[in-house]
Amino acid sequence: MTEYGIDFSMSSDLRFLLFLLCIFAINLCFISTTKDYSSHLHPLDSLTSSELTQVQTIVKNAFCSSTSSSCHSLSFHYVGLHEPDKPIVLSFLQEQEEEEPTKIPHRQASVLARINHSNHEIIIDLTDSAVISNKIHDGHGYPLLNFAEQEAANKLPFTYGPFLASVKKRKLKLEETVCQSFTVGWFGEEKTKRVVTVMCYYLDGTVNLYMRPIEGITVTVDLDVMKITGYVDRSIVPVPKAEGTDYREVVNQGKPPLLNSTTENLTGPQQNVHPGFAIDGNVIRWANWRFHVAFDMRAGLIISHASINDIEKDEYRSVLYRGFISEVFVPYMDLTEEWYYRTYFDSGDFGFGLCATSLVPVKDCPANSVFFDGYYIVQDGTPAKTPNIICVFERNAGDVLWRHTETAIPGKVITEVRPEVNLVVRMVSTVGNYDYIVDWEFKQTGTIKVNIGMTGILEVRASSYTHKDQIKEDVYGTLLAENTIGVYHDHFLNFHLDLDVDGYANSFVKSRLKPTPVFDKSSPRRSYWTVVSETAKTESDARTNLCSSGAAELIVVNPNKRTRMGNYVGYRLRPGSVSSNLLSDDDFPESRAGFPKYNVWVTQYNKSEKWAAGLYTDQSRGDDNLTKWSLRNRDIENKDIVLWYTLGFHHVPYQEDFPVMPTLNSGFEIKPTNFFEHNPVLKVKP
Ligand SMILES: *[C@@H]1O[C@H](CO)[C@@H](O)[C@H](O)[C@H]1NC(C)=O
Ligand SMILES: *[C@@H]1O[C@H](CO)[C@@H](O)[C@H](O)[C@H]1NC(C)=O
Ligand SMILES: *[C@@H]1O[C@H](CO)[C@@H](O)[C@H](O)[C@H]1NC(C)=O
Ligand SMILES: *[C@@H]1O[C@H](CO)[C@@H](O)[C@H](O)[C@H]1NC(C)=O
Ligand SMILES: *[C@@H]1O[C@H](CO)[C@@H](O)[C@H](O)[C@H]1NC(C)=O
Ligand SMILES: [Cu+2]
Repeated sequence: MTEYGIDFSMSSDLRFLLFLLCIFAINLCFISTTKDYSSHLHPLDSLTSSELTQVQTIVKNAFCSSTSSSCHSLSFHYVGLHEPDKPIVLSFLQEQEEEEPTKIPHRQASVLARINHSNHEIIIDLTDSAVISNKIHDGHGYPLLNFAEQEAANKLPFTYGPFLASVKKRKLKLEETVCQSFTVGWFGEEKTKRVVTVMCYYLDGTVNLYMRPIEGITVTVDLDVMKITGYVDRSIVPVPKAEGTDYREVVNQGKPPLLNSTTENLTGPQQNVHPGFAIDGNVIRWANWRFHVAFDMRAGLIISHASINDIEKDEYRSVLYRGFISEVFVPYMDLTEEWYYRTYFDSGDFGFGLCATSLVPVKDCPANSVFFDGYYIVQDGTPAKTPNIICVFERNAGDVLWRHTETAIPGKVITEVRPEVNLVVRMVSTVGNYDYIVDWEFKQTGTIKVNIGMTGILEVRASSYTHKDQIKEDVYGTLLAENTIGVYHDHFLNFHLDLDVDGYANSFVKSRLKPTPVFDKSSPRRSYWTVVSETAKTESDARTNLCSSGAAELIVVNPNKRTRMGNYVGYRLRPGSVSSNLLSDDDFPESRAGFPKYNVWVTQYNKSEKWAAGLYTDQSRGDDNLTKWSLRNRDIENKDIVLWYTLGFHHVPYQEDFPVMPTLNSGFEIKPTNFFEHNPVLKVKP
């Protein structure tokens, strides 16, 4: 009770009165739990556990009540917040800021469910407890897989005669075998069924199952009937040995040679013990920033309504309405029978949020972190919680925010240095073998830096090769250890960045650095470069390939707001690793993903255009994608626009990635660009 500041030295009468009041209040709460949404501080808050339960009840009553027995199968695949329209959110937040009494916009949920084996898109109004729309998707593709069906599929081989025979033939122990489900892609088949392939791995002396694939076997499972519908045992390939694959401390600790930490107590740069930020519901205020944090079972971490306080103007100015990972495309480059189809959409197939794991205090996030839990739904719609799914911490970057040493003034040396302190919001998504660390880092300069760290375990193919000299063919990868080939692949992470730079009406400007020759004798110089800016009028003008377009600054400006100097206020994208797409346009995975074709796209804002490779990615055919939206070629000048940026990694595995990968980092920044009148951190405390 003390944390609520209640003073226990009060008289017993008073205490009794309070006691009565408490009971009354509890009753009030109890009665109103299903209807009262006043506890929501923000219209973009993720659905709570009780809201998810309410969704389950409404859907069951509407489609599957036991009395009407109107459905023979119902499984949930996605439930998330159905955002209120942006103008409604913005005006609510505006009113809230002005402290006018406001009513939170209706809470609504968006549901993807399979009912009677068809894909339903259902929208529920939680405030009215009603189904407000129900659409059957009769196009291609299937929703994200849920855990229960994957677990059920993973068990099937263990009761399937031919698989048991294959295990026996390989002289492997069945009890040391584990299986995992993988999506199958689409390769021009006329008709598709909701199938996965189940691939099996071997433990027997390690927990690193991914390094011990039982190669040569393809088990196909139809998820709708939950039966094995295809089985091929094509060849026997040695299972790589267990030795050297285990990454656990218990196995590796104390076995020389040892690598000692460089300092005795390594905790990273000195951290502030008390968080220097305030949390109000899901809104975080730190230094000059204010933003909202949410969790979604598909996207994972979502940053909303990020605004920065301009101390000169004493007002919050909007930067980013919503930012999240829209899709993660991971195509492998191995043409063998068991591998060619491995072209995963880690977000749309498996749920980037669903796969997010509990963060380990002190190790995943420093000791001064504050954690948030995440809620999702399981197959029957029941809510489940992943504790500590997001952490927020202040970090002494160990870097210099700005500095200068002045030695030109006779008799004086002036040194001014400001250390950099940032705020990090982190989530880790473990999609099967891979672990993606997602950081949104806020800087006092107004920069938002997004960093992706990739670690975890490679997907490897077992092979008979034990030395590079034996290899005379294209093995589609690197020999990492005996019988172990780390297969070439890509990771393309597409970010949905709905920038609202000082308001929602924005334009996209490409400032090209133009090399210019000097032919006349006006200067001894023969060349220089200058900046040529072009405002994209339509969506097609905005598509940008950073590899081929040469040096350019990509800026989202507000054409209605200018600095005192007359420059348009803006934010620019500073891209990180730029990986061009190397697949041909007519290759199936490429035609399904689409978005890696350009590094940057800009579209007119449309609430329903969220997922860069479509709402349904499993076995999709690319008919709902960023390409299609962009082909509408809408006007994007002085409009509410969304910037889509793809962070790409071509991953050529190397021996250091075995048996667990050291983190590979890349990211990008969005940076104020004539947004402030001058350096916004001039007055930061030294
Ligand atoms: C599901 O199938 C059952 C029996 O085949 C049918 O009566 C019912 O209307 C169907 N329900 C839905 C929601 O499609
Ligand atoms: C690490 O520490 C141990 C125990 O103090 C020592 O024996 C070993 O040589 C050290 N290893 C290295 C690489 O310094
Ligand atoms: C390291 O941490 C331990 C336990 O927290 C503490 O007892 C010890 O004094 C620390 N050593 C140093 C050098 O800070
Ligand atoms: C995206 O959608 C369009 C229109 O449906 C389609 O023609 C195209 O093949 C799809 N994929 C790509 C990569 O553009
Ligand atoms: C918004 O996007 C959806 C899906 O692409 C489309 O069907 C709809 O027509 C769009 N609305 C507007 C106003 O462009
Ligand atoms: Cu990789």
